Amino acid sequence: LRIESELRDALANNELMLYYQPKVSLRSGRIVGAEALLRWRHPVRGLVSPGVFIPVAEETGLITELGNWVVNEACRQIRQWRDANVIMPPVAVNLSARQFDRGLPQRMAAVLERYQVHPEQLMLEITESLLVRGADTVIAIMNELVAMGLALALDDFGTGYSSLAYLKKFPISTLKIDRAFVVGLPHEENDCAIARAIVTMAQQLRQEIVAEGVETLAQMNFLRELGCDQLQGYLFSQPVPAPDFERMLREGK
Ligand code: G
Ligand code: G
Ligand code: MN
Ligand code: NA
Repeated sequence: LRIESELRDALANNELMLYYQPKVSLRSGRIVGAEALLRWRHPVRGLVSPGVFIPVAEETGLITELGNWVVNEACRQIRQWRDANVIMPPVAVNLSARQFDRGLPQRMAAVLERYQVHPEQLMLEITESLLVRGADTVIAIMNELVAMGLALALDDFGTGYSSLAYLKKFPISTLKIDRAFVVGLPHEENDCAIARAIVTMAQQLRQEIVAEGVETLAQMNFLRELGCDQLQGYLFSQPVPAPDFERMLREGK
């Protein structure tokens, strides 16, 4: 496969980058977090979306190397920000289910150690598909990560089938409402009902709730009424390169 070998080259040739998108507190209006999102600057194809190459990386097993690169790069950047006296909120990285093996806590510990980054500075975003797979092993690994001080967020929530009872088994501190349900707010009755149910459930479980894909003031106001904690989306900013994110923070947005 063409894209597979190109992806190997991308890792070797420094063609990968992390962009950062702010998470904004509904209460204070301040940036209280960031999500790191992978970007591939292909010399010929231009900017290639992770939606295209992550699935290929997952199929071929390259996701392990790619995932290691992402964690390493995020920690390197966090350390650089700290050295420059930039006060950074926690940075979340996305993990594929395939990265979630017995060796993950040790790999995370090694990178945190390398850059002397506090685990509270990093968050891990996982998806529901992980919860379905061999729950006991997954819970054990999650507990190890949490014991190390790494918080876990459940991404794309609502697109899988996790129920309240099921979710309770996992040490997850944050739920992210998928943008599929945010897009129809506040006009689509079904989306409103789903968003309301997710927020109510998260509150029962004492989890933080982040809405993704927020693009309008009307969506923001609806989510505020529901009691959502944080918002992420184009209303505030697209994912941007590190220097732009730093500027946003310095401007105290
Ligand atoms: O940033 P964008 O909307 O193009 O991302 C598309 C998809 O790729 C999203 O589902 C996002 O979670 C995923 N993605 C982005 N960066 C990473 C990453 O570093 N690792 C993994 N596993 N997925 C990522
Ligand atoms: O699956 P995950 O939630 O990690 O995917 C995040 C993706 O959503 C990123 O690729 C990002 O570019 C995209 N995204 C972030 N905010 C918005 C938004 O407000 N609208 C849309 N359409 N996409 C967004
Ligand atoms: Mn995510
Ligand atoms: Na999502």
